[in-house]
Amino acid sequence: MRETTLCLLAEGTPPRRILLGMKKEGFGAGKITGFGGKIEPGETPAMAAIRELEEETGIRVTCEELEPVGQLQFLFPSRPGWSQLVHVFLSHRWLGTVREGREMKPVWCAVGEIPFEQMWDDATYWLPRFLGGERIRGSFVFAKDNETVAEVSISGWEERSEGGQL
Ligand code: 6OG
Repeated sequence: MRETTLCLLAEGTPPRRILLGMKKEGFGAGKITGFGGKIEPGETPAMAAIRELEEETGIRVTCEELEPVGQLQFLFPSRPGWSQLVHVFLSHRWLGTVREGREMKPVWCAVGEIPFEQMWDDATYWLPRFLGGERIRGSFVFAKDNETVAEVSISGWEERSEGGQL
C-alpha cells in the first residue's frame, strides 16, 4: 500500500490554532487536510514529512521537533489505488514564514473552529484526538461512494512498537 505522511503544525500547548491546508490540485482537491505526501524510496517517514512540509508551505521543522503521533490507514475497497498508510506527525516549532505553494493554500484554524465539513470524513474521528495529546492508530474503511467512512477502528499507538519511525 502507498505510504504517505501528514504533518500538523500546532500553536500553543494545548493547541489553540493549527495550520491546515486547502489542497488545490490532484487527489482530494478542494479538501482541507494536513500537509504531506508520498514517502520516496530511501526516505524515512520523518524525512518525507519534513520535505513535504517545506515544499507545500515554505517552512522547516527539524527531526527533533517533529513528534510522531500515530498511523492512519485509509482503505477504499472500491478504489484500491487510493488506499494509503499515513504516518502522522505534530510539531509545535518551525522556522520561516508560511507561504502558499502550488499544491496547498495554508489555512490557520482555531481549535474550536476546525472546518470539518471541508475535510475528509475521517478527520472528525482522529484530529480531535491528536489535538488532545493522544497517540493513536486508526483504520478507516470508506463506503462505495469513496467519501463516507463506513468502518472505524482506533487504538493506542506507541512509536516503540513500530520498530522506530525516525
Ligand atoms: P497525495 O500524495 O495522495 O496526498 N490524505 C488524506 N487525509 C485524510 N484525512 N483522509 C484521506 O483519505 C487521505 N488521503 C490522503 C495524507 C497525500 C496526503 O493527503 C493526506 C497525505 O498528507 C480519506 O496527493
